[in-house]
Amino acid sequence: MVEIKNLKKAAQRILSAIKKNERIILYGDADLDGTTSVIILEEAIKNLKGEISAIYFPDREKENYGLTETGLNFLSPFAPALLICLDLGITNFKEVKLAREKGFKVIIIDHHEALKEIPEVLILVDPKQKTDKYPFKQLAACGVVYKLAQLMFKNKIPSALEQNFLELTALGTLADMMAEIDDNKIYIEKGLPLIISSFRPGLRVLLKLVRNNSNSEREMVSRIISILNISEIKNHLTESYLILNSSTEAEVQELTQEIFQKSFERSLKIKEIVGEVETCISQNSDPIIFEGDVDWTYLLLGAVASRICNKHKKPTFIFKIGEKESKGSVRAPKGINSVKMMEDCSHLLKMFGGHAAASGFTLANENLEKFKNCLLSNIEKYEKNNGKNNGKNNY
Ligand SMILES: [Mn+2]
Repeated sequence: MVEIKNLKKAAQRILSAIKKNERIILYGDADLDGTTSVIILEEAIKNLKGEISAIYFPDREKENYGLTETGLNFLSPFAPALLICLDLGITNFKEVKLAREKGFKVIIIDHHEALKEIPEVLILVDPKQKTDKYPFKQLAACGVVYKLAQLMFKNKIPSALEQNFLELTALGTLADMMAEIDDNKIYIEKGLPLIISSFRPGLRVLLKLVRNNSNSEREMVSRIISILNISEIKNHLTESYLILNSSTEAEVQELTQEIFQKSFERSLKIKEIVGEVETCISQNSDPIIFEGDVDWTYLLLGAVASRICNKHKKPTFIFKIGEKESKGSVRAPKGINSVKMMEDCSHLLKMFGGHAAASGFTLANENLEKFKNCLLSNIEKYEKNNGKNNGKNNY
């Protein structure tokens, strides 16, 4: 059977690091897919008697998405070490080079779109890289990490641990809105009841909070995901990591209440920004939506772009204008690949990447107008391709 390219190699390399007491660092994206990926691999390594030297999640609001210079500077004292990037890295060319210069051996485990070039790392796992023959391309990063854990345990994960992993894999797969087919369907079917009966104190506290207003298991889990998926960073860890990893209910009571409240405020704020965008575009018939503001909170813009795109069915670019740079979230309707659209204009961008339907970008403010024009001048090509896509889900 065809396996995901380099997955076995990654499993063997991590096992050898454990054996040789090499320092291991886990570096994950701050959303729920990245967080669950980190926890699965952390628990796998610890159960195989390995140690983790550091865990780091970049702050999307203050740093950037992906591997960041700030993150690498923070982790420098741990070098030389094996740096395992989870749910990010496939478009971090410069940062990967910096990591190597600092003495890290880099493994990337990602599921985002690969560009024409891929970064030079020790081992690169991404079902979407061109040379990968694995037929199923829609795994979340945590789904890839689950398969990695299976290989690390030679396909014999102790059953309690396997249940842990499945519960987390279901959470991350649902949070990333991956197509519910193939392996994803199995993870979700097996994982949902495990989440509901979870031993994790953090999940138990959350379940109590959402139980009253939710009818089905699925609804409860969706609410938990909406609370955990955008979490802030505390001491380089995501709040969702702290909640999912806590060892007593008392320990997370306060934090859980706090993020529950914040998720409510967030939904109000998202509505407000959606309203502002709607006003801006009401007189505009451009084939794309391209709006930014200095006052918007970057972390909320993914949710804003999703709603706008769902309603207007146009590629949607929503960004926060910072002092010198702007950072944005992109959503594209089915059949249009937002990463490819940006790749055509990549000379104007500092950073970009993600999935066909959901991605992000960073650029200097002086390039905003040029970027918009570049996207507009290429849009026909993407609209023409639309439809040839045989209805494939593109997350
Ligand atoms: Mn992901």
